[in-house]
Amino acid sequence: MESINSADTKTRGNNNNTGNGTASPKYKLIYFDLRGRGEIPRLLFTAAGVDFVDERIDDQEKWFKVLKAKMPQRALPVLEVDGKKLSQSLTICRYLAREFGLIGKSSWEQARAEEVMDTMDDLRGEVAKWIHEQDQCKKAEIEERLKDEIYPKFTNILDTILKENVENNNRSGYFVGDNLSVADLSVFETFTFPLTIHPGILDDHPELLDHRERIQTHALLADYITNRPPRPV
Ligand SMILES: N[C@@H](CCC(=O)N[C@@H](CS)C(=O)NCC(=O)O)C(=O)O
Repeated sequence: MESINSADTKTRGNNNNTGNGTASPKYKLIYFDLRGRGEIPRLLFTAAGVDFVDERIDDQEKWFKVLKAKMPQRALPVLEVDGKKLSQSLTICRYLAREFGLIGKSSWEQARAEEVMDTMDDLRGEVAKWIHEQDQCKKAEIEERLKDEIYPKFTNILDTILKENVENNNRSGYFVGDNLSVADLSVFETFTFPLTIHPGILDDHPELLDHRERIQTHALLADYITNRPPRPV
C-alpha cells in the first residue's frame, strides 16, 4: 500500500433511480486511495451511471488502528449496499455487474465474462509479484519473465477470446456478446498499470489496442477515465 495522507470521500455517478419509481440501493465503495482492486467496481458504477460514495481511506494509521477491525475480512475493497457490507473484489464485481446488466445476456455469456475477469485476476497476481518484490535482482528476473512469458501468454488468450466473439457474429468489438461488460472493464483496467511500466506490450495485438481505445473513448467512461485521480497503481 502506498503512503497515504489526505482524506477523500466523493459521490460519483449520475442517478440512483431504477426507472420504475423505486429508489435504487445506497452504495458505498470503501477502498484505499488507489485504483488497485477498487477500480473495476468504480468503472462498473461509472458505466452504469449509478451514484455511489467513493470512500478512499488515505490515513494508514487510522486504517490499521481503527478501520481494519471494522471490515468483515479485515481487508478492502468493501462494498456497502444499504449499509450491508460485502467483501472480496471479484465478488463485488460480479454482484455489481449483475445488478447493472453488465455481465452478458445469457448464462453462457455471463460465464464467458467471468472467465475473462478471472483470467485478468491471474495476470494481476503476476504483476503484483513485481510490485511487491524488494530485492532488485529478483525484481529484474520477474520483469524478464513478465515480458518474455507472462504478457505474451495473457495477450494471446485475450486475442483469441476477442476473435472468437467476432467469429460468433458479435461485431461489437467487446469481449462478450454485443455489449460492454465487466470483461471489457476488467481487461482495460488490468492493463493500465503494466502499460505504464512496459508501454509496448499490446503492440503485437492491434485488436487489443483497438479494444483499449474503445473503452477509453466510450461515451459513459471517457470523462471519468480522463479525469480520474492519477494514482500509480
Ligand atoms: N482477495 C481479496 C484481497 C483483499 C486484499 O488483500 N486487500 C488489500 C488491498 S488490495 C488490503 O486490504 N490490504 C490492507 C491490509 O490487509 O491491511 C480481494 O480481492 O478483495
